[in-house]
Parts: sequence; structure tokens; C-alpha cells
Amino acid sequence: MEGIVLRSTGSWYEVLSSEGKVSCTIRGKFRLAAEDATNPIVIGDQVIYDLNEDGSGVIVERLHRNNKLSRRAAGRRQGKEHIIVANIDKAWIVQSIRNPRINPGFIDRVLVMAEYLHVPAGIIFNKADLMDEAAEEVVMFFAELYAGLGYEVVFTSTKVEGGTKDLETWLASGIHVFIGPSGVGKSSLLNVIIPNSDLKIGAISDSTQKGKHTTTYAELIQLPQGGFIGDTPGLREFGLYSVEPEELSHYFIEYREYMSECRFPNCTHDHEPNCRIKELVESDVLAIERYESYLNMLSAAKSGKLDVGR
Ligand SMILES: Nc1nc2c(ncn2[C@@H]2O[C@H](COP(=O)(O)OP(=O)(O)OP(=O)(O)O)[C@@H](O)[C@H]2O)c(=O)[nH]1
Ligand SMILES: [Mg+2]
Ligand SMILES: [Zn+2]
Repeated sequence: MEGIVLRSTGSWYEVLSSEGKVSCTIRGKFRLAAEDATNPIVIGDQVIYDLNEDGSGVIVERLHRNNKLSRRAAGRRQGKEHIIVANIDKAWIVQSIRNPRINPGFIDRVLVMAEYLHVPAGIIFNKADLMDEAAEEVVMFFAELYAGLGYEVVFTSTKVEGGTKDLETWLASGIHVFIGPSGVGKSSLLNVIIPNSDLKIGAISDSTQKGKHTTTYAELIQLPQGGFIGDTPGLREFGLYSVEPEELSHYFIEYREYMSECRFPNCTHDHEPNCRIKELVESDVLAIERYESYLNMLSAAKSGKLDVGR
């Protein structure tokens, strides 16, 4: 039997197949094989399982993973990789038009991470009902910038009827995650997208809500729209660990086609002479806003502190 892992407690896995949900354990060999990760099977994994007579199952094989979000494990397992969710179809960076206002530096850091991990990314501009003249110029500039780079951009509002329609179209299939700072409306969006699901919201909420209904286990929530959303507190803490300064510009997708035109093959597009990227920034072909993000991330990468953070 083949299915997708919806929930993991570390010893039990809830797997959804065409036959319904089955509680599974895993074969010991998975534990041994996953030397670099703390968890051999994670939510979002496609697995093959055998059915036991009592209706439970045993996962015997994990199918190929397209991508994964992970973070460094803490404590006893420090340094190991802790995988949060696999096979993500879209990582949505959630921002709000006002209160708090959009943070392009945050967007760019998450986009770099998404490129690094081969995770398709999109941007949600929430609180569209708060759009006014002052916000419009800036917000529309960035909406067009990111859409122009090929990232999906949707506007939402949880305060007006039908305000999440465009987003819901995307949620009809696949595995989705929401990544965003506090106060942009992630919980509010989930409340609209999954009506009557108060119990599920706590897990993705901030620390002030902890202890209410917070799930301690990673979980994929089945959406009424058809797709899944990864509900995991761990999404707060992931970061980039091994991006070398010379490698960073590969993850600024619009830089890829020009990098070979710099004089030095290992150009970091910073102080080097005859840098094609710098030339194109100066002539407004490449956005100065993205280049400033690039330089900030470059200096963080040089000091080994390139984290996505909150
Ligand atoms: N005007 C307006 N306010 C909104 C909208 N969506 C959410 N809010 C408000 O924004 C505030 C923060 O919303 P939350 O859903 O708690 O934000 P969050 O992203 O879950 O924040 P954390 O849990 O702290 O990470 C609340 O007061 C919401 O009522 C929207 O579309 N328009
Ligand atoms: Mg919340
Ligand atoms: Zn260069």
C-alpha cells in the first residue's frame, strides 16, 4: 500500500492512502539509515507500507523526496538535521500590507532558502483591506518585482467576504506551508481557510497561545479545498546553515543568467572589479532593493550567521 504521512509522533505515523488512514510503525532499518537526520520519516513523505492483521501498518519504504524544510536539532542531537516537512508544493511567505508593514529583507531571506532547498515559493500580501495610498506605492512595487521574478503573488484579506479566494485556488492540491513573522495574520488565514478548526490553529500560533491546544507533533492538515497545510511550530526556527558567500548569488534567481559575465568566476558581486551584477544594478536592470538584501545576506554568510529567523 502507498500513502502520505500526515502525522508523526516519532514512534507512530498516521498514513493516508486511498483506503483511509492507517497507524503505522516503521522498520528499524530506517532509523539506522537516517544517520544525519533525527527523523527518518516525516510528514509529507510518500511511503509504502504493509498492513498487519490488526489493521495497523508497517512502513517498509520511503519514496523519493522532492524537497524538505529542516532545521538544526538542538540539545542532545545538536548538529543533526531535523526535518520538518517533505515534498512541499508551495512555501507561502506571509506578509501584511500594514501592521506590520512588509519586510522585503525577510521575503528575500526566505526566497533564498526556498531556492536553496528547491521549494517553490509564493508571497501572500494579507490585510489587503488596509491598502491605502501610502502603502500602495511600496506594496505594488514589491508585488510586481516578485511576480516578475516568477514567484506567485496573491493578495488576501480575512476581514472581507471572499478575501481569500485567490489563495484558496492554490490550496486545491499539494502541500503548503505558511512562513511569516508575528502579526501578519497566519492564524487568521487558517481560520478562514479551515472553518471550525480552532483546535488546529494553536500549533502555528505564537508563544502566548502555547498550552491552549498546541500540538507537539508535526501534522499535515487536510484542507477542505483539497490540499494540505503543514502545521508545525518548528517552522519558526529553520535557517540556512551552509550557504557559502560565493554560492549565495545562485539563489537570487535573476542573477543566475548574468553571473558568468563577471570578470572573476568566483565573484561575490561586492567589491570585485568588472562585476556584471553591479553594472546591471547601476543601470536599473536589476532591482537595487534585491541587491541590498543580497549584500546584507552576503555579510551574514561571511560571518556564518545567515539565518531566516523570524
Ligand atoms: N485588517 C486586517 N486585519 C487582519 C487581517 N488578518 C488578520 N488581521 C489581524 O491581525 C492581527 C494578527 O493576526 P494573527 O492571525 O494572530 O497573526 P499571526 O500571523 O498568526 O501572528 P502570530 O501567531 O503571532 O505569528 C489580529 O488582530 C487579526 O485580527 C486582515 O486581513 N485584515
Ligand atoms: Mg498565529
Ligand atoms: Zn559579480
